[in-house]
Amino acid sequence: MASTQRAAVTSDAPTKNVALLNWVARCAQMTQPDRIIWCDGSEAEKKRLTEQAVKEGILIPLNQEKRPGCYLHRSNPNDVARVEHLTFICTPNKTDAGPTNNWMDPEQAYTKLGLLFDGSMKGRTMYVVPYAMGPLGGTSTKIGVELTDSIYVALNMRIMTRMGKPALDMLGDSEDFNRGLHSTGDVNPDRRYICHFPHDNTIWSFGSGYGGNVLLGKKCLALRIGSYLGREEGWLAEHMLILGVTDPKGQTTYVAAAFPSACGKTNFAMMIPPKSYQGWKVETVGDDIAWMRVGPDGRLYAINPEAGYFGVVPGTNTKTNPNAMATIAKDTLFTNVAMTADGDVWWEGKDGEVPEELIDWQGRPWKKGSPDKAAHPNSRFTAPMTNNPALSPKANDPQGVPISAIIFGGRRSNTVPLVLQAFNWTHGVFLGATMGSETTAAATGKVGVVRRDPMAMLPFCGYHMGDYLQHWLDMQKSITHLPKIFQVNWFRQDKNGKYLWPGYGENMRVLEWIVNRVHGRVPTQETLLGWVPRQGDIPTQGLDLPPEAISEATSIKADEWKSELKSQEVFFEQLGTKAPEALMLQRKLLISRLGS
Ligand code: GTP
Ligand code: SPV
Ligand code: MN
Repeated sequence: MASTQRAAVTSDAPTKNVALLNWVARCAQMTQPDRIIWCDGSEAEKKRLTEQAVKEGILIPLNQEKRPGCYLHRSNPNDVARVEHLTFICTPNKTDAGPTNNWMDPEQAYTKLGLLFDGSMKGRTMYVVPYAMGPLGGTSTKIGVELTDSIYVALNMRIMTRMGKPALDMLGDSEDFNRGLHSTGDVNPDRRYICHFPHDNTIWSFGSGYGGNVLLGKKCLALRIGSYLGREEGWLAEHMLILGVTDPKGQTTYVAAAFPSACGKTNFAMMIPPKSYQGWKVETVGDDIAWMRVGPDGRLYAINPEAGYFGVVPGTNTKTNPNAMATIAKDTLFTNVAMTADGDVWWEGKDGEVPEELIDWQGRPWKKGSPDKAAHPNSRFTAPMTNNPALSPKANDPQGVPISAIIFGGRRSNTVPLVLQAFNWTHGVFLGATMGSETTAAATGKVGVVRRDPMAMLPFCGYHMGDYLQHWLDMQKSITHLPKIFQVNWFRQDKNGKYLWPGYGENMRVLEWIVNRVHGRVPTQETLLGWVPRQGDIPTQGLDLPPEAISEATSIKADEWKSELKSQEVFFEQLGTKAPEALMLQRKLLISRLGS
């Protein structure tokens, strides 16, 4: 059996890469698939795989007149989000994973998951999915190969990455590729593990069929392994959108922004400026991940390693995000949304009337007024970035774009003001390090609880969080033109739980201030927390806001900051001796400024 498997792997393989062939053969020997299919990324293959997925009931065709090329996938109801408690960093030393990651000994992890993978693909097909993270041929670009028994994963990877022959060609006979192994198993949460082996450039994911757990190029490679490599090699892998904002004079400023999961990256990256911003334009380079390195001119350059968007569906409509609506009009895979009687998709927060009847995300009949959500709160779309009307012409540039501003933003119903600018890089790193955010449906667990989420990387940092923050501090030595750092909060609420700031396209008003600050066009006002816009510097004309909303959204309240400092202390204590000295000093300065 083993030898015929091996023969099958080698004879059909579109590569002569010995390291790759041997690894595929070893994994096939362990998982014992009936068939092995090497994905080439072609249109013909997409058609074939889609037809097969429909035949197996994994994809449901949507109304092809209304949504050409679109399909619906329903995942197992126990498998609808990332599972942070089942995600492990498997470094030889436990301390290298740090206090904010789950750790498993690599030997133990290989053994434990090996038993699960043993024969797990019997009766199934193994898809060999070669892919590139980053523009083809770029020096920052990394190659991965994912072996998966999920046709859904193969089809999603085709949208999310540069997948197939071009990636294999770029790899050539090199041994330098990420080795990703995924099996859906029996989708049992008791047998679900997402294990990362940074020292082996390897990822093993078992027992899930959901996005971030199984599209291994994304969170697993581009962030967890990526951040580990970034520290070794002197660059940054971040949970950040990248956008270019062009002013009426034609000057484009590139901005990267880290907001935690389901806290507004896709929306900000695709924003359409309001009518009063005639002549301004926002273009998307990336909506979730940024890889940033210092360029020959000493500036920080960012690429988006992805080729598609795996975006949050609920709340998306023609008012909040018209570009996303256009993006998902065709060639999109929907996961866990509701379906209308005429075979279109529906979700909470979509335009128009709520339909009287729907099929909910679990395939059950649903009636208007039902207390249950029709679409899962973490339902997602997978769409190619080329569908985005606002795609930046630089999205495929292997050099990336020079970043002038970095923004950190959490979801905070109180405490954190609308916008402020850090005094300098170290203070900016402190603002990023002390980010807190209310949890969302993007990960399993309770929603709406504040947790520390440094740089929006808590679930994605592949090594010790203290070392990660030190790496950020160290980066300033090699960047000669440091980006300015800002903090924002779109989510502050009034007493009745209503958002004080209108958000979405109106965030342009804050972005304009940030751009003006970057180019030194506007003076600012110093506060205890950082520099803030002077009164009137964030224009509010045309906004339907109660007069006190802006002052409330921008207010700094001593009692709220007292508990905030306490919560930050708990986080830093967790880092022990690895809490960077420079950040401890920032903390002391803040405490003395606040006088608490
Ligand atoms: P991940 O893909 O999970 O990393 O999320 P993301 O950061 O890209 O979040 P996304 O832009 O998809 O937004 C998540 C949710 O926040 C959606 O339901 C949006 O409608 C909502 N949202 C986004 N921007 C704003 C905003 O400016 N104000 C308010 N109130 N809600 C927003
Ligand atoms: C996130 O949770 O930050 C996402 C979605 O972008 S997932 O790819 O599922 O992690
Ligand atoms: Mn994300």
